[in-house]
Amino acid sequence: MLERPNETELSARMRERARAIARAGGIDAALAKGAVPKLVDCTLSEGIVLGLLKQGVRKYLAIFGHGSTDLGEVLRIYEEEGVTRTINCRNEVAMAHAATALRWQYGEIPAVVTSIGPGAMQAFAGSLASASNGVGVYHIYGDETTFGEGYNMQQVPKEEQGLFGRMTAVMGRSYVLHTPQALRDALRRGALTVNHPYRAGPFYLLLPLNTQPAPLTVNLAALPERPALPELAPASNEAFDQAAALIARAARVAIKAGGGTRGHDAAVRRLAEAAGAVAVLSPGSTGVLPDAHPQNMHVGGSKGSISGNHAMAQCELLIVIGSRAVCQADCSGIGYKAAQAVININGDFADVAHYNRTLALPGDIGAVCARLTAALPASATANKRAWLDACVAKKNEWADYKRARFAAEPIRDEAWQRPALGQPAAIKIVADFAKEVGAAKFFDAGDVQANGFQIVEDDRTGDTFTEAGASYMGFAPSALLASALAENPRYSVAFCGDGSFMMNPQILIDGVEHGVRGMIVIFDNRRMAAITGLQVAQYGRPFRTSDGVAVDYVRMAAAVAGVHAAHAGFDAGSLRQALRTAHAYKGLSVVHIPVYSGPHELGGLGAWGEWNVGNWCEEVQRTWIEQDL
Ligand SMILES: Cc1ncc(C[n+]2csc(CCOP(=O)(O)OP(=O)(O)O)c2C)c(N)n1
Ligand SMILES: [Mg+2]
Repeated sequence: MLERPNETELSARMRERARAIARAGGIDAALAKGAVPKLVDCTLSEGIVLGLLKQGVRKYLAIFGHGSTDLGEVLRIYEEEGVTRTINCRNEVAMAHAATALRWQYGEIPAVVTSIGPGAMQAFAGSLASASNGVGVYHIYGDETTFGEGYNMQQVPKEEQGLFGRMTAVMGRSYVLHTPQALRDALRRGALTVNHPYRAGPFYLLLPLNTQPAPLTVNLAALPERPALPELAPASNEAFDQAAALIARAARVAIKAGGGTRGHDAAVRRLAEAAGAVAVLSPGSTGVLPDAHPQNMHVGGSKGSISGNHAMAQCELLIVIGSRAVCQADCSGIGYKAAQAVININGDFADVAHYNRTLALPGDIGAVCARLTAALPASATANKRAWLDACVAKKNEWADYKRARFAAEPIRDEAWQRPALGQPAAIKIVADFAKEVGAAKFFDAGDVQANGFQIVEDDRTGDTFTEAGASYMGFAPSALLASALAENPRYSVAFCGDGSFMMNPQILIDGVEHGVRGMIVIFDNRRMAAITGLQVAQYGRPFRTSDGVAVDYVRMAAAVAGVHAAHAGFDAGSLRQALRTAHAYKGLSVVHIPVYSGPHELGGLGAWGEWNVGNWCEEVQRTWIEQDL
């Protein structure tokens, strides 16, 4: 090993700075008081920690390796002085999910730290969830040395430079810190990426092994702050007046509230009421209108609902808000069969112009909705009574349809060789319980997710987190770890399929180690049922989407000291009891609930839209070509 003779002196100076920052109550206060000098001589690794502090990043999720030991040493000292917090994890995909959840659920910006190569590639894979859902997080990966003295272990084995930087730049935005002094530029770009008002996403800092310990002089005052951008809306009233006239004229108006409407509940509700429009929700926007609001038609799209898809198909004027027209949301482009015109509200020009015949209202959803609402005449709702009544009738139909499934007795199941609750009935019980105890809900992929967004009855956004952007199996249990880092943690319940849970069971250990209070409910149908369902619907036969291995999840979870694990039995009563006991436990609980899977009509909630996949493509695509939007 090479000796660094002045290591202790370096560490001592680092510790002094960290202590001064902690005492002052933050880096800005420390600077203002002169507790730390403006110009600091440090290493790039420390410069990154200081720079991220300026942007409010104090929490790190890490799996260290030879590609990140230098940064790790800085984080050790800064943590000892009470400035930053680092939690160690067991799987980089899970860690990336937890970071996404910390920003998404709590608004806190974390940084993920990995080694070079495999660890980085796993975190990179996990970052698809933050990219897909527009969640800003920092990812810091070790990278190959800039001297090019030979291959570095775990680099991409090619005679080319900057490959990790190129890969990550495809997913989000990325910066290879080839030169320590480039830190300022890198962090300025990072600040905008992770705080982008409508297209936030992951920002990757690639840290070459040899530049991490390299010295530089950092100007703390010049390190980029978190950008503060005002809300934007069209400047003139003309577009609003045109939009208001379109709305007033149309007899059947529907709002499609995409994931971007999260947090804009009041603005969307006021617009819907003033416009006499019904609102069709996306998986990620449940609650933007209260569940029982007569103009809330529930979710619409490829999976959808009776009422949501009815409103989509029948509206003559569509108001799209904060939606990027994902196949699941707009039925692969053919969901709005009767729409003659579109009003689109979105900050992103590409999204706002997605459909033809569009009156674009680009800008912040809250600001634009408020202006449009103000432009509407009181008479705008006058011609819409028949439409609203018809939609309410469809909503009632959907409610009856769901009720029959919620009330269904356990159904005889082949894998369990006995009757088990249908997944809709079981999810409803757990969702109701979560509401009762004020818990947030996280939904994993598969039927659990699809049934979940068809079932939840939220009255505001922020009670359900369904990772519908990437539908990444393993997201929900991993997301619980965010509560271990959050300033104000909220009890959360992860709804997981058996397939999804086994993608990332690491939470059992990480959750105990870092003190998560929360619950994982495993809806075990002994298969990857969402895909079985698609196979059967498309080709009539299942193929390799199940196996014959029974897993006792209670014993598996209980093998980890500190986890409370319980079997939920096979009926509603025993499930409710298991949930209550699990919730009372002051730590991480796992509830294993066997559920029915199969063709019984009360065992699922159906699909109400179209989807451009498998052997449906030909028909969907023909319809898409023929439609004008
Ligand atoms: C990491 C990952 N791999 C594969 C998929 C494709 N996929 C989507 S749902 C699903 C099955 C989910 O099974 P399970 O979690 O048991 O839920 P179920 O559908 O049985 O309720 C698969 C394989 C995915 N979304 N994510
Ligand atoms: Mg399953």
